[in-house]
Amino acid sequence: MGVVVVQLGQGGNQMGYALFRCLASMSNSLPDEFFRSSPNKKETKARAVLIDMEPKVIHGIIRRPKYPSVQGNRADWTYNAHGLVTGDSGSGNNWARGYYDHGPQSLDSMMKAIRTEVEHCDVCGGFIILQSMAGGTGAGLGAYLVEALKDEFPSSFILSYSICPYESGEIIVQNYNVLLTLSHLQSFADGIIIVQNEQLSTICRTLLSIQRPSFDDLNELAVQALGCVLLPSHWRTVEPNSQPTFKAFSKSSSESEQTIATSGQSSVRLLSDLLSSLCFHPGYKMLTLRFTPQVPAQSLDFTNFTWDAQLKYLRQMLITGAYKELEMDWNIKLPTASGHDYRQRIFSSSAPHLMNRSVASLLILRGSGSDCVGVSDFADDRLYPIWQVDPLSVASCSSSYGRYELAASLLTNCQSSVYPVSRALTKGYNMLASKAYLYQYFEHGMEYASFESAFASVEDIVSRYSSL
Ligand SMILES: Nc1nc2c(ncn2[C@@H]2O[C@H](COP(=O)(O)OP(=O)(O)OP(=O)(O)O)[C@@H](O)[C@H]2O)c(=O)[nH]1
Ligand SMILES: [Mg+2]
Repeated sequence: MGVVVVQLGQGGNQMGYALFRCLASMSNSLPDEFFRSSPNKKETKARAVLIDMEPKVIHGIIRRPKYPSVQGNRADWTYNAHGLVTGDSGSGNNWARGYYDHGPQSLDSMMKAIRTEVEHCDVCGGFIILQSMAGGTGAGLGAYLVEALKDEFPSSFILSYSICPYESGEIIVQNYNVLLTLSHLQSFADGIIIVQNEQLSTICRTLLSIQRPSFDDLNELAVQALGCVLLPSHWRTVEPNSQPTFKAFSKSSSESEQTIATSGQSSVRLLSDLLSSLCFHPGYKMLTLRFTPQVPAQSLDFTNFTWDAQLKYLRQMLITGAYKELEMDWNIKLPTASGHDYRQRIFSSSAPHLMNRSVASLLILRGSGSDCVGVSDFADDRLYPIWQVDPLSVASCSSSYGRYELAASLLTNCQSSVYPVSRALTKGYNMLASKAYLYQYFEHGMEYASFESAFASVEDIVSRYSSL
């Protein structure tokens, strides 16, 4: 089973490079899902396609060291030279240029590189798309490519990992680009992990003691959480001592049935298991990723971590929608009343940010004891809508996660994923009302109606989540 990673634009390529380094360093061997032997068996290649319309970033990445800089596994890997797709110049933060010009012009070369990678998988488990939503290439060309991928591989899962820009506004038209991208992802991707530069930067500064975090710092932090989800793990039950009741989606494959029969544990199949457990409803595809522990690398060897403490942090993050351990509001508690009374609206003006409701959660635990630690608190039905009967999936792996003796990622389909989107929508509508910068988009063939329909589709997403 292989998963093809498509790195798009500057942010997507730099994040992808960090992801492969993380996957290579955090486990004892290079995982087959993301690495393959080259045809001459002499090298190991990342299952990746690198796309950017300006060549500089990609040329920089392929020259950077591939083994991890941290101690541990130095297993070498490279990118496949035939998996690079570049043009003469970028899209200048113009979504329409990426979508309407570069998209059709580069489609053949992008699909050729992707088909080659798919052919190298015995079974293709789907695609992970890495992109920034604020620029022109990752966002506009990325939206075009996701549509084309869904068209050519309709039964393959597509998970997008999409970077939200700093909200202070590095790029004047970033809100347009975010909204246009998201409306396309909502239609053609199966799950959308939103990662916010603002949050990554705050964690780097306040918890990791990095005063002026670089993109490399942000990316390293972000992929730690993603790698924890993507490396091999197996399903476990919510209550460690209860009878295994494996999920229906795992039971369907003969491979999984065999694993259950022989060992009582079924491996998590990327990406189908992840997405079927979290994004089973087409109206809810927005995912947030949280990770613990959050400590500077230099403190790892001197800190004692316990499952109880780490899971307590993670659960409070789930309840409050917070993303970091520091300054978390411990006063927010699950209400005790039953029925609809306790369903306080996180979006309501009278009771803002009271509770973060989720559609479903996936908890991945790595480290000794991860098979038997109790996690039923994460399945509390007060965290989920009334119609959700099986809200929590849990996977574990008893090996440590790189230098982390224990680590946990929580991937949640929850309301907090749409906070930044909701803010971008307000700002985007304000700009649209004054028709600001629209001529840049019209020059590349985009029409006003496309803005209106994209904004309306994002408005639908926000309103669905707000009424959970
Ligand atoms: N986390 C993170 N964000 C990045 C990185 N590089 C750029 N960004 C963010 O991405 C946005 C800009 O998008 P880019 O990825 O540079 O744009 P692009 O896709 O290359 O598109 P064009 O340059 O317009 O062709 C800004 O919000 C940046 O903060 C990175 O390595 N990591
Ligand atoms: Mg660029």
